[in-house]
Amino acid sequence: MERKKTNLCVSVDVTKSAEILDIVRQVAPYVCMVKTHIDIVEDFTIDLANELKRLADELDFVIFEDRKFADIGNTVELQYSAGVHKIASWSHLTNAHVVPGPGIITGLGAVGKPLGNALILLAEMSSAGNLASGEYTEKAVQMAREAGLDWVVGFIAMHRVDKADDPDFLVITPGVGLDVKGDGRGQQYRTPHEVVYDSGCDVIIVGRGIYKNKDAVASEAKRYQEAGWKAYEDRLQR
Ligand code: 6AU
Repeated sequence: MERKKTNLCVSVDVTKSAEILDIVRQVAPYVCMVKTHIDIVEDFTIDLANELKRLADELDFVIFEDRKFADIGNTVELQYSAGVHKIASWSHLTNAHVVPGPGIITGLGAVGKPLGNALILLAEMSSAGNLASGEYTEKAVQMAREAGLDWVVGFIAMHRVDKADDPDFLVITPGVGLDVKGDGRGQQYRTPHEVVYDSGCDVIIVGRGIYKNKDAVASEAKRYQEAGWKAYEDRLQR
């Protein structure tokens, strides 16, 4: 983030490998992180993952596979390491729901920790009517504390869910848009200023706000990078 002066993660939720790579190349100068949903890709081969990894090294960003694991430890261990996608072999970061309890964290950790990967937990969600609040959110934070920063590095959350004396967790936040407030399917958007300055989050995740207008992908990425970084610097100087 410091090196590139960006707290922007672009969510590349499109279904063709070539389109993903095209968007990634355009947004790369403006991002610290690229987020994938690898199970929506229609023409997936491991070449896509290898090319993403190569671009991540060359253009200096982290790959976050938004898999939202949600099963018992033994099952997620297999889902993370095996299958067609072999997620653990190419994504630096992935996420998990805490619904199954801490076994999901240790199961994923058995695969990801030796590879130097990291995990974030869903402590809150951006969609209207979601159930991740109150005691559920607090328990997610407690599970992260118990897991240790060498594996669980932060949260998907809508505000600063950790405490001042906690390890330096990352709060990564979706539901960010400068132009619209929702998508008609429950998604709720706030501005980078609301998310980073008002709510104390660290990284903004932006999907459709950036890739939807195919002729303005790079300029929209720049716009969100500038808004996100300004809100972050303003917060640090407060
Ligand atoms: O900017 P959007 O609305 O086009 O895309 C938001 C992205 C999508 C969602 O799957 C994801 O962020 N997301 C998540 C994540 C990252 O875990 C959690 C959540 O609560 N809301 C949400 O939108 O790829």
